[in-house]
Amino acid sequence: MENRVIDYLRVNNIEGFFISKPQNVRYISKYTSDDAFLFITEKENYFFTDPRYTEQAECECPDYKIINWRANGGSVAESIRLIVESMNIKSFCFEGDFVNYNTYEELKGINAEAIAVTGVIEEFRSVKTSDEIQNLRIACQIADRAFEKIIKDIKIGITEKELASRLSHYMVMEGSDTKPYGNILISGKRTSLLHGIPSGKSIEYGDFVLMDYGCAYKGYLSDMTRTVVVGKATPDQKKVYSLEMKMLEDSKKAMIPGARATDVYEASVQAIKDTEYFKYHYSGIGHGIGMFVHEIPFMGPKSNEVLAENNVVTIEPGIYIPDWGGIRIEDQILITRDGNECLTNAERELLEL
Ligand SMILES: [Mn+2]
Repeated sequence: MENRVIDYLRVNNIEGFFISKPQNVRYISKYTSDDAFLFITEKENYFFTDPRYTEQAECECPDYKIINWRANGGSVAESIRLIVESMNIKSFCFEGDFVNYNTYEELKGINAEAIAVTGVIEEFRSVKTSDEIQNLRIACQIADRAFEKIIKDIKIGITEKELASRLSHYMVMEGSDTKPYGNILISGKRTSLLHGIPSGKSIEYGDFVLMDYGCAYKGYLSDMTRTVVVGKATPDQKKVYSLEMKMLEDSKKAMIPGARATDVYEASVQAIKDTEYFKYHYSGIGHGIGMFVHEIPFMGPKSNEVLAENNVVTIEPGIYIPDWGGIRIEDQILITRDGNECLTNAERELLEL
């Protein structure tokens, strides 16, 4: 991956790339722990960390010069200054959407041109390699297995928080990485909250329970949503659910290489655009996913993105009716050469528990 960074530097006539966003550091260097920063140059790759992680870095990143930043200037930016001076570097870039103000002030003080760039590594990350696809596939399978377990626990009286906690536990027991990942599990009228936080509310008869969750496998994430009903679904619940299913199916049919995100959005609202439910949909209908849960390509009516083979994206149209409830079904999709493959396969038909 370092070669892609170096190609970028050559094309743009820049001599160094300071990478600090954790997912980008992991993507480029394959390092799997914390407190890590990279400085990539044509001659040498530098890896900065503190003494807690130097041993791991030496094992995982043999092609890097490992630097303990505490003993080299006392900050990562100071460590970079020492390298820039010794290599006589004239310009370097850094991630403008991530570096904090204090680090920026320090970078500016270095006697070289410091150029803010955004989205360079993210662009590389949007098309997945076969290893990445395999990790994403496994993350989705773990989430599918956890679904089988959690639906047995959904009973009147149990709270959203307890269910959310059990869901996370099941994913770890099924093979997920243990790093926490915020899962949504909400019920009743609260399901109209697009990103509601699990509360102490108890599950009641007739509630929708909306679970938007996922896990990480080797740092690669899954993201899926299922909405179930506790007890018998009402005719209204069934009606909105079937519209939602149609929206999901229509969207998936549109997800082929070369499709514009706006085409997928148009397909997603086909089933509701002439109904009273149109005003209750949310236009952000999907996003790329990899080491970060929301990454390019984003899909919605204003997106300029075009889907490409080996993008992995979620599709999550939804209908959210305030003071009534919301329904979202979300799947994680691999864009293939001639169509797509759904990586999440938990039951999607309306479950009445
Ligand atoms: Mn999502």
